[in-house]
Amino acid sequence: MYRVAVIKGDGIGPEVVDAAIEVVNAVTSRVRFYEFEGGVEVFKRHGVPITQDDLEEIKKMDAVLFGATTTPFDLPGYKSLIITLRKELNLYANLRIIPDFTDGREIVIVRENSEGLYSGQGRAFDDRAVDVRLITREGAERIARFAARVAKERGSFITFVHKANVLTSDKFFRRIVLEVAREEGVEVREAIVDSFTIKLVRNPWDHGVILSENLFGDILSDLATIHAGSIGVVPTGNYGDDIALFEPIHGSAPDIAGKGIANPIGAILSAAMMLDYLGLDGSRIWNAVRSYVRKGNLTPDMGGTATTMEVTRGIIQEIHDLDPFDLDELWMEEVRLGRIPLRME
Ligand code: 48Y
Repeated sequence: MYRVAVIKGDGIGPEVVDAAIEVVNAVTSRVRFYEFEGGVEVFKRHGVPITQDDLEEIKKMDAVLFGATTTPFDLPGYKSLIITLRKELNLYANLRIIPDFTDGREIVIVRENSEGLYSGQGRAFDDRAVDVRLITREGAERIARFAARVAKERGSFITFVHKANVLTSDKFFRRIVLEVAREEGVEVREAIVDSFTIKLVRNPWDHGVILSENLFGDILSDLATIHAGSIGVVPTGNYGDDIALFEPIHGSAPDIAGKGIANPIGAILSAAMMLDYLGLDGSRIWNAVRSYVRKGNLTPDMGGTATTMEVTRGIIQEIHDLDPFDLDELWMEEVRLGRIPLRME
């Protein structure tokens, strides 16, 4: 039995996570969910976005499923819950898969998830403020290895997107990426981040595995979601050496929270990535989602009129229609650990 920590968050977080849990339960009975609280409400009571006790419990789990939280700009002392979790759980690699449901193509982005401009070493003074764009050898090496592994599993190459023509930190990062890729036998192409944005708009599918620093990766991955039809369908895996956390790329969308119209697909596909990570098979969920999106009524962000629940039920129906097999019969203990959770066709 796998133990998964669930942090639903706020806004539409709880709605989409509930949908993802329903879908997981439709394909396997091997996952048990344990709910934890985090975010602004916890901060108001404890002064931290998640308590140390909860963090210790979560570290003992096999994976985390996360919804979304609102991070206010102006709450003194508050630090983003998701960024805290990435740091505390040492989730250094962020993998985002942006699907084109019509023809199966994907944009794959590996975002360095622990340093760069998110190093957490910023300081404000009376007359200035500074953020530190930290790239360490260790951090650069491990993310380059992760990207190489993803590229190999997909029979692909890396496009390293940087600003090494200007930034010292990216010059350093670039040297290490090229070194690691050579060792790993993976081809690296390069692009300068500003002009790459145009390529990502015009011709997004031909870049293999896109690898970039934390903030660049944040921006590029949001931009890339336009090719999926909605930011609401894009999943994310955050991986460390001991545990991984899965979350939709979208935020808490307070404007539509509680209306029952949030797109659950990003959370559902995040759960599919999680099943792959656990050694269970996420591909049944991917296939069901693909098939549903082609013919089913979608939520308003994708031009439809469906509710979160209708889409979720529709996907579960597809799971049963497409493949009456019981996943559990196909399950093998050996495949469980150490595998990077790419989805299988
Ligand atoms: O996961 C993301 O891409 C989000 O934009 C977060 C980020 O900056 O990495 C947002 C963090 C937050 O608002 O709590």
